[in-house]
Amino acid sequence: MTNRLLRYGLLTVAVSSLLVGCASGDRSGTRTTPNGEPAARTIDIRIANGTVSPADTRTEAEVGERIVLRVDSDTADELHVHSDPAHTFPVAAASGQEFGFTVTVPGQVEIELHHAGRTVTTLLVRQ
Ligand SMILES: [Cu+2]
Repeated sequence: MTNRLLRYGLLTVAVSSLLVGCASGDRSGTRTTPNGEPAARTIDIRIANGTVSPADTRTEAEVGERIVLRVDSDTADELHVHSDPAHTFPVAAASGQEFGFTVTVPGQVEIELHHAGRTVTTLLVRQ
């Protein structure tokens, strides 16, 4: 009986850590909408008082995946996506700006802010 309780306890711990693992993995992984369709991978970018965040991070992506850059900024800048083909997006001093594109070629894709001179993140695009 004690053994059984112990086992149940261990199982509960195992299951809940599994759930935590899934939830944290889901934040950076491919997301789906409630009806199962693939959702865009959204990268939140904040530019405030000359500081860009995130900066110099790595973001995993898959070929064919839609990427949405959601930008809050207090200054005008220019987002440059070094994909093939490349994309340039004008950033205004405003919040909630969204710029979308689809990565079609595997490899590394830098996302830069040209006026700030910062690399926000590098997409690691897998086949
Ligand atoms: Cu560039």
